[in-house]
Amino acid sequence: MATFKRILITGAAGRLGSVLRKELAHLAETLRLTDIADMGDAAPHEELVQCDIGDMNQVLELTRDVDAVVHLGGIPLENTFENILHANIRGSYNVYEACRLNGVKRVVYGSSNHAIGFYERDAMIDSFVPHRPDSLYGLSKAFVEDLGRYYFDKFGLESVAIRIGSSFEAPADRRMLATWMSFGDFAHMVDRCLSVPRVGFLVVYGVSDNNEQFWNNQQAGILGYRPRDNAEDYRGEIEASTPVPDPTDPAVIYCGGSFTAAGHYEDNH
Ligand code: 15L
Repeated sequence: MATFKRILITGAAGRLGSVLRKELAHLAETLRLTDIADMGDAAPHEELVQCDIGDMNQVLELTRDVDAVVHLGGIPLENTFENILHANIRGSYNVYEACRLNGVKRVVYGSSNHAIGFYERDAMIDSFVPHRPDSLYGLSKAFVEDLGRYYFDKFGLESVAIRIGSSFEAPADRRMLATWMSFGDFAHMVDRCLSVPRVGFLVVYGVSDNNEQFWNNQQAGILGYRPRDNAEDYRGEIEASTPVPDPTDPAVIYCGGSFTAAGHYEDNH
């Protein structure tokens, strides 16, 4: 039975938005879905609103009569500062501020490991370490995590920031043997983030039950998160198809992988 009247998902046309569009349908009478890109046709339980979350007036409309928001909208990789500023920073500010004005109770935010990408893998950091972004994209994730903390401390608007590792159909390289989150585990984690009675402001890591881990994910216990998948199942094929990594390469030393080794994006764009 549906627990919520209406849940809004931003970034609904993206890889993970498309997963939640299917997997969260049981949780709400209505899923309101938004993206700047086309989302196809609406099912009977769906409302589709194509819009730019960088525009506050549109976000105010979007968040009306909504119980909770799963905020995945924005640019999912490194980009120019102007683009990151518009879609990720301003767009997320608009989402939080519109939620406050419209009385929305909880936001689940699709953060990223790139907010802490410059920690060494061996450090086994937890959710409480200071940010160490590895990119402009990672900086925007760090900003939005702090935005969530601010909106909880000042206004009681609850948030869970999920620092997603690598959520794909299957792990694609050696780093993902530690950072992979299956689509099923992602949907389950978001379901828990929405369903648990109290979350306050919480930061968790979005990873499956992988044998190899970079992060201490103790905070995810608060959610009753029980991952079912393990990247270890793919180790044989990944090790057979990818070269042995150079242990002195920053992309191998740090959690953020290739993002830490890449130059400043603005230099070439
Ligand atoms: C992310 O934040 C990206 O959205 C995704 O495409 C992957 O690059 C992932 O991080 C990762 O670190 O593997």
